[in-house]
Amino acid sequence: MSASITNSVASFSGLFGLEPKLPKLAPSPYFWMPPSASVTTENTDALYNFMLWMSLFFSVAIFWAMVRFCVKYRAKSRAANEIAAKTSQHNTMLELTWSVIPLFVVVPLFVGGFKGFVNLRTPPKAAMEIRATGQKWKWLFTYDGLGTPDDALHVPVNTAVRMIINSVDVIHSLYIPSFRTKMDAVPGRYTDLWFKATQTGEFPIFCAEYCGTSHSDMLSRVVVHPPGGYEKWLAATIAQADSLTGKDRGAMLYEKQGCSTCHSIDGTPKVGPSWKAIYGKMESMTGGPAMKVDENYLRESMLDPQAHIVMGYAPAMPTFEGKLSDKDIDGLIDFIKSLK
Ligand code: HEC
Ligand SMILES: [Cu+2]
Repeated sequence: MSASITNSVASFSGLFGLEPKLPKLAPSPYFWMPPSASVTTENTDALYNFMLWMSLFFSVAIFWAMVRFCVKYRAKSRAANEIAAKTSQHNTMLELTWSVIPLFVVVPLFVGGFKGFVNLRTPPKAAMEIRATGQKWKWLFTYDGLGTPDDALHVPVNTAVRMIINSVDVIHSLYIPSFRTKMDAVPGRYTDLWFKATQTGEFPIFCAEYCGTSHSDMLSRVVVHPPGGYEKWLAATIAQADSLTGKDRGAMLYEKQGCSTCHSIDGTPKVGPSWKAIYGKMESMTGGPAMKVDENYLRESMLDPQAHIVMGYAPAMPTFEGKLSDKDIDGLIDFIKSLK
């Protein structure tokens, strides 16, 4: 069923000339639910199905009674101007029945729902942590010691993963239907969710909070790697990041080292000055003569940021001494020079 939903989303976006970005799913054993691929889904699915069949049963029963009573108690003749005698009375049996039956429906729902809620809100202590950042209009996934290598979320199978979620602009919501889990991404605070994938393969990720024009394009996917596959992927990605040189390395570090939180590359001042077209210009300094932005000035700005403070800014930059190798510094300098 879900495979057909995914496929219809894909062909629908095809109508507008958009590349379908959703992975094709295996057919689901569930009635209108995507395949379930995490440990916490069993409880959710059981409750969902219970609610679904209960609602169906009572809807049919109530409509059946409505139609029957309409027919049975309809006005037999227009002439009759009778007013029905009042017959309503207290009926203990009836009242007990309509209290006790719903009790058997809602108490298991509450107990199951509460247990499931507590479980979903309590990540196992040993869970590995991955950050998810919502941004108009894509998800960025950041791994320990590794920036955002591609636009998918990579996780190992049979491993508890805790996602630490936030947003840089508006409220988004990280939604992984096959894991039956969803959590808001809120600017200025952290939220989390956890899962433990039970199946390898690819599953879609959506943004489930309307966040503007391209909200419906905020698609991604989770790639669940087989045993050993995640480590291989991580090693290959790190090796690739290590092999980057020059301005590509600088661009990678700009994100990975968090320079991007304080420096823009499009001319907008943030906590620090923008890097756009600073190379070669004369920069005014607080309490000292102006300095020419050249290689040595840039290097010093990274290793000893307090040595010269750019006019109009606070001495808020931490030193990157020991965090950046010479190759890293060369890359960042090349990157800054390329921002004309
Ligand atoms: C916490 C915020 C913050 C972070 C993170 C940060 N900087 Fe800065 N940076 C500043 C501030 C504030 C200034 C201006 C004051 C000064 O000169 O120290 C600045 C100045 C600079 C300058 C001089 C710019 C100019 O216009 O003359 C360079 C170059 C620079 N930073 C490089 C970096 C690099 C490279 C990184 C990442 C590896 C980085 N910064 C991370 C806050 C930050
Ligand atoms: Cu969004």
